[in-house]
Order: sequence, then C-alpha cells, then structure tokens
Amino acid sequence: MLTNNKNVLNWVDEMVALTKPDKVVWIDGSEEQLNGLREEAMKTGEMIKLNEEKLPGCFLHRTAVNDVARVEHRTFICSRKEEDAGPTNNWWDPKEAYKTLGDLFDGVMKGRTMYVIPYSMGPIGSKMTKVGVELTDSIYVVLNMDIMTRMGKAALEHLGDESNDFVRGLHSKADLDEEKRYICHFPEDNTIWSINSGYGGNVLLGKKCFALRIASYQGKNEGWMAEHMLILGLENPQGEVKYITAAFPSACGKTNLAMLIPPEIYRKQGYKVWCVGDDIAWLRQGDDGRLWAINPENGFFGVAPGTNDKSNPNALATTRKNTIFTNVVHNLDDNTVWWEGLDKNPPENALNWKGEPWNGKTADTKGAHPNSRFTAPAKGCPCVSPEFDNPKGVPVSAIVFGGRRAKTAPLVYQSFDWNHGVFVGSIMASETTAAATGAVGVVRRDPMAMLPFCGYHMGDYFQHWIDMGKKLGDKAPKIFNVNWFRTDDEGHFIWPGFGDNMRVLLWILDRCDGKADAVETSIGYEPKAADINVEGLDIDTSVVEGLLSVDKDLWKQEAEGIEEFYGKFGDKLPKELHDELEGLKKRLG
Ligand code: GTP
Ligand code: SPV
Ligand code: MN
Repeated sequence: MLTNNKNVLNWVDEMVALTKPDKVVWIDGSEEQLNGLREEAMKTGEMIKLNEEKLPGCFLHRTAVNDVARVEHRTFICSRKEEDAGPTNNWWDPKEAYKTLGDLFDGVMKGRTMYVIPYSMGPIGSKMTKVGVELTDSIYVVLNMDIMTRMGKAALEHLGDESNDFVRGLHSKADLDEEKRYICHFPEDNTIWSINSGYGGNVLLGKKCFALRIASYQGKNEGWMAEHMLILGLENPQGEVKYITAAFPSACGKTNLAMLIPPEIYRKQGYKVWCVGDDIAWLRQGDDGRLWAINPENGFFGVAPGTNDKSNPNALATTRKNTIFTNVVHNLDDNTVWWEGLDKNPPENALNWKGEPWNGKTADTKGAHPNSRFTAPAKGCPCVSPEFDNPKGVPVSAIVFGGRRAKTAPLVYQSFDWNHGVFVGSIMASETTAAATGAVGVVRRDPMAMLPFCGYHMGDYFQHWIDMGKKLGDKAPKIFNVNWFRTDDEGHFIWPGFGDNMRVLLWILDRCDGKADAVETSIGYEPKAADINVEGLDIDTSVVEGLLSVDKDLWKQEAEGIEEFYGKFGDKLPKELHDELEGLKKRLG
C-alpha cells in the first residue's frame, strides 16, 4: 500500500470485495515494477516487443477485433436526474447502472490480478491538477496509463492523507463481450465504471472519462473548463510565444496541428511551434484575469494512419522510442511496425492489425486499422513545450474551433465577440471518423467537439461558456473557426493543410494583436485573401478567395439545421445563443 488515505483504502477494499481478484498490486510507478509487468505481458502475448535497435522500448498490442474504438452508444452519464445528462447523452439511472454493472463486476477478477493505479491529471503540485485511481485487470492499461499520466506514488502524495477529492475508476476487460460492454460515468460520485473493453478511450479512464466527462462537470461546478482541445505555443522571430487552444472532433487534426512544423519561409525567419497538449485542455482564469491552460495528460494517444515524415515529422519522431502501438501492421522481416500513409513501401512479410498474414504489396485490404494508435510520452516529442510541466499552465490568446466540412465552413473566420464565438463553437458540425464505432463520413453536430465528452446537460454547458466569457471580460481570448477540409468537385482537399496551417494561425494571432485587417461577412470576420500568405505554395490568392467564400444558400440551410438542433435543448438553450442564431438569419437575409 502506498497511502494512508482512508478514503482510497476503503474504496479499494470495497472494489476488491466486489471483483474478487486473486492478487492486488499497487502501482508505484517504478521502472523495476513496470519492467516486471512488461515481461509478464510479453509472455502471454499481450505485448510484443519490437526491434530494440530501430524502436527502443517499443511494443505492439492488438485489441480484440470487435473492440477497436470508442463505443458512444454504450457510454452513459448516470446522473441522479435524467435532465442533468441532457438530450445529447445516453442517460442511465445510477441505481440501475450500479446494479447491472455490479452484477457483471461480481467476481470478475477471480484468477486475475487487480492493479491499483494512482495517477495525476496535470503536473504534480499544480492547483489545477486532480487525482484519480484506476483499478484494472489489464497490464496494457497499466503500461498505457504510465505513458498518458503521471502515475504512481507522487499522485497519492499530491492527494494527501485526508482528501476525498479523487476520481474512482473501476475497469475490467471481463470477457470483452460487446453486448455487455458499458462505459458508465457517475459525475455526482466522482466514479467511472468500464467493463468488457480493452480499447484506449474506453479503458484509459484518466482520458476521456475523467479529464473530459467527469472534469467538465467538476469545471461547471467549480468555475473552470475541461475541453477537447490541443494547446500550442507559437514563437515569433523575436522569441515571444503566444498560446492557442483548438477544439476539433476526434481524428480531425489536433495532434497534427499541435506539433506543426512551420513552412520553410517561416522556419528561416525563426518561427517555431511548441506542443503543450494534443487532445485535452483544462482552462481556468488566472490571478491576472486571463484564461490559462494546462494539459492534464503526460503523453499522446495519437492516430497512426496518415502520420509520416511529411505530414507530422514530430509525431513520427515521438513514436520511435518508448511507444506502445495498437492495431498497426507488424513487419515480420525486421520486427517493426507500419501503417497506411507511413510510406509507399508496405511490408510483404507482415501481419495485419488482426494478426493475420498480410502482404502489403498485393493485399487489397488495409493492414492497420483506421483507428490504430500510438501511445507515446510527451517528453519524447522534439517540439514539446518548455512550459509542459509548468504548474501555472500557459495564457491563452485564441480559441479555435474546427471540423471536417466539405463545403460550408470557410478556411477561417473570427467571431464578432465572445458570445458569438460560443455560438460558433456550438454550431460546429463535422464528418464522423473511425475514432468511434458507427458510420464514417456522416456530418453531425458536434458542439465544441464535445458531443461525446460532455458529462452533463449540453444546454448548461453552453451557459457555462457564456458565464466564463462574462468573468473574463475584455481579457477573454478571441474565438475563431477553421476548416482544413474543404474539397473541390473531385473530392480532393483544396487547402494543403498540415504545416501550412501555420499560415492561418499567423492571421489569427495578428487579429489578437490588432495587427491584421478583416472583412465583415454574415458569419464573422474573414481575412482578405491577400492576408493569407501563400508564398512557397502551389496555390494562388484566387484559390484562397474560393476557400474563404461563404455560400449564402448553404448557410441558410445551415441555419435551419442549427435551429432544429437547438430545439433539442428547450429552455436550457441560453438566450444569448438564441439571439445569435436570429442575428445570423437576419444577416443572411
Ligand atoms: P483524436 O486523437 O481522435 O482526438 O484525433 P486528432 O484530432 O488529434 O486528429 P489527428 O491529428 O490525429 O488527425 C487525424 C487525421 O486527420 C489523420 O489521418 C491526419 O492525417 C488528418 N489530418 C490532420 N490534419 C490535417 C490537415 O491539415 N489536412 C488534411 N487534409 N488532413 C489532416
Ligand atoms: C478520440 O477519440 O477523441 C481520442 C481517442 O482522442 S480516445 O482516447 O479513444 O478517445
Ligand atoms: Mn481526442
């Protein structure tokens, strides 16, 4: 045991009595203990050790074939009142959920070991940090939590001997039965129960379950925000760094933007991008009145396919050491890994993500799962921010929303003010991706990229955004929307994206500094096409004009869609957002 905290000890005892493991192991975070677990997982085949010379400290893991993504239809918010979960969440009466899952958890760890994982979300010692304890029967979970969080003794020391303010997470793989797979959140009890899955977002309980669903609820009650946002610092040639947070839905480009390498023309001048976080931001008003952000995580759980030397060299470099790969191709010739979009040289003698023989030269099926991922320590990233562990976090100049929209949304626009910015975030829509089970490529509303992650009523969440704006006043960050995914008539992306997104970020920061002009349109402020620098690109200003065009007919349809979506929230829709929608309709004529 690593603590004298009775609240922790009593709860662990209770869960041991329920799940009845043969053995209980407290995870202290030491390399020695972790190495023992790696050995054990290699013996059972749960983890495959990769080529130590080419990929030192790296492992491959394959999940069950029916268990490769988040399961939104089996994810529940179990607040006492149904109304508190709101119209966008699956609600389950907590009494019933505890009963149904309690029966499934009863004796589930017989013949297995329970690992007790204390972990900290946020730098140890930060006022913004919160502690969780996850109980699991999966070594894969322990080894991933080691990368994704600050795990072990230090987390319990941060909690102290008296505090009861920790999130109680219980997870069992059970038998991976998808009919009995449940991811349940009890926001009023600081509790998460997850059973019958072994896939990242369902089982690394510090991530989406705690740092977004539970934390968003805590943030509403305590006056801060938990958001599905990357955090990056952009350094100019004078050495000044300004920070931007950006919310894009799953698999829509957060990791890529967070680690961006500027185009050559900017690199030469001395511009740099620093990565503070790639998925989650906790935001709080600082003593100076501004909004400050920390990344509660300690690693990246990134999408593998499409990651390569051109698209995201920093992410690729990050994955060359101490990384766990999940559901990618295993190259048997040199015991390394491969995925679609890594290079044009797929291995011939390989196993696909299911572990079946696969010849990348002749196969007509994908080798890696589209949602295959890498778990890599943030400290291994060549552009990790020097502020990464700063307990104060970083001050935010701009908040950016964005999604995958083939036609409607322009490359970039700025909101008229904070409340209009909340409106812009609330009307986000994006094509679905492989990050969750279900259809891919279907446009759905995903406000602030939080549709699957908001732990309470989305109408109250909008109100919380409005209230935060009132508190921040004229110190509030400016709010923008971007879309890297507009397509031409053949369905090709028009904007080059990736590193070139820097060109858009520069306009955004210039707007924050009052240095750039804008054109007022019916949806917000847009750059003049000439203000997006296309030097060194294969496109000219007329293409940028196209990317910035606002099709009023499409937007009129959009306004109808928004009205219908807003209808779901009834009385809980803040009046401010209703007024913003009326304003948009008026401007569209
Ligand atoms: P989650 O980890 O699921 O939250 O995803 P994410 O938002 O971090 O997305 P990520 O950066 O991993 O990108 C997902 C996919 O989008 C990858 O296949 C990328 O190659 C692709 N992508 C990212 N940025 C761009 C871009 O600027 N343009 C285009 N065309 N594709 C992009
Ligand atoms: C996402 O789906 O947004 C992810 C991956 O970041 S997961 O941890 O599975 O949620
Ligand atoms: Mn994500």
